[in-house]
Amino acid sequence: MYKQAHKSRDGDTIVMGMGKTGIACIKFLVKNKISVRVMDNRPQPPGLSILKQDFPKIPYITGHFDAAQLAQAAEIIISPGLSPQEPALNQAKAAKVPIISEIELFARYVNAPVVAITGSNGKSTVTTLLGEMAKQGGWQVQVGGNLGTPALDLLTVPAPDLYILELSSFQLENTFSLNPKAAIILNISEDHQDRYANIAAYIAAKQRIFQGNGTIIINADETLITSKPNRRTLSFSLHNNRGDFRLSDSHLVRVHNNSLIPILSTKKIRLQGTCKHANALAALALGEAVGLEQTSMLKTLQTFRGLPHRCAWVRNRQNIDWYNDSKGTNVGATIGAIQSLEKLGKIILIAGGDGKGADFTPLAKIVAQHCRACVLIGQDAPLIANVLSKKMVHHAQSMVDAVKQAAFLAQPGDAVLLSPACASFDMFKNYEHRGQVFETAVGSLF
Ligand code: UMA
Repeated sequence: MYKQAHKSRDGDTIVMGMGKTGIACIKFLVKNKISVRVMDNRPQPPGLSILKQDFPKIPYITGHFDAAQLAQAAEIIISPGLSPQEPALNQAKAAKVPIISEIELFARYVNAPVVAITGSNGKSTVTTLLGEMAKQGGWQVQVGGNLGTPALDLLTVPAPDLYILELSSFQLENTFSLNPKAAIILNISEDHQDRYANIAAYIAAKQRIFQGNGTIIINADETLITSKPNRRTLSFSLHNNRGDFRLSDSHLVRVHNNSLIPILSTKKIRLQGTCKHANALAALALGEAVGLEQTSMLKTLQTFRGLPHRCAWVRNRQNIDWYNDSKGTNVGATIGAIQSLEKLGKIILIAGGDGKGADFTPLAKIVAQHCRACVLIGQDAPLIANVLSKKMVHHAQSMVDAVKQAAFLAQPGDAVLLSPACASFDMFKNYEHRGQVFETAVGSLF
């Protein structure tokens, strides 16, 4: 039986967007025998060939949205890449058509506890790490969401022991009935300011992850994130004077009744860098909140190497280390990547791309402190150049050119870091593509 939020309306359910999310929704709705149609304002959306092949009878529109049809819908499921402020939705809103996200649909049908993870940076790493910790402890888990596999595709029968979802602010908009057993906002730094009116609106979307009555995990170093009254709350911090989980004396520490109990030396953790330690603490807090055994979590921390394109070591050439952090798509991520390498030597930073309306000023100080030079690419290179010292800036026309210039600028003992602080879409298919082009170019240096 299709579960609608509001009393049944006539008409089809309309899915907006024919990307991964749209296709997952269509699959799910068809399986549940719900009459569905789909629209995408791109002339050739990525899911079109799958739609034609697997669902030839489903009516679709490409190249524009039909506002009149939307206003007749029983319910609208909007893909995360589309803003709920999309003007084509105005008529539907006036007609009080419910507008929901794919995650809302997931929440209505989910059949096992959920861990929900958001934040500006590190959410894919924490999601994957927690998944590995749970598997290590013998749990059946389904891991996905913004990470890549749409949540609806994870709904399996029989139910797993746990779902672990990475959720973006986009996916949390129009999500009303998710009730995670544990939820976390890892950190906040400015991102997606082309979509939100201001940082407060972005944070408000992220805070939606705390709906329901499960445990809330708070980053005690973030003043912008707040827990909710009367909720079980755990906290973590990179400082030794706060947080239930904290970093103290080069150890991950659990605090019980004011005593600090060291649980693992940071030397034993495969993930390196201070922001990676925050990820480890966050995963431990989430694991405790859902009942994972600490021994299996600690075992995983000693073997988990992190994800590709997230500050991943690529090669050493002439005593220069090359790192791929193509997933560094906002200023906070790039600052985190520089911080995690800062002890290793001077950095040649390759940055630039589609800045999504961000303010790059926070990069200025850390770049001045730790970088020897910056090689800038992409449409917003001039905006980044504006906040940096002129003598540090070099411009490149392509990734191959950037890699060649970085190789020329680097000195023995330096690290070259691709961490663009920008989205990739101006030059590449996605951040993975950008990272692959970088790694290939680095591999071709003789
Ligand atoms: N778009 C249109 N017209 C449409 C629909 C989409 O122009 O009708 C554009 C959007 O503006 C966007 C792109 O197409 O630029 C893709 O959007 P989508 O909603 O169709 O994307 P999906 O393929 O469904 O993938 C989405 C997430 N993408 C986004 O949120 C943009 C994927 O996260 C996620 O893995 C997938 O669902 C499964 O849950 C990617 C991402 O970039 C990795 N996320 C952002 C981030 O991490 O910063 C939020």
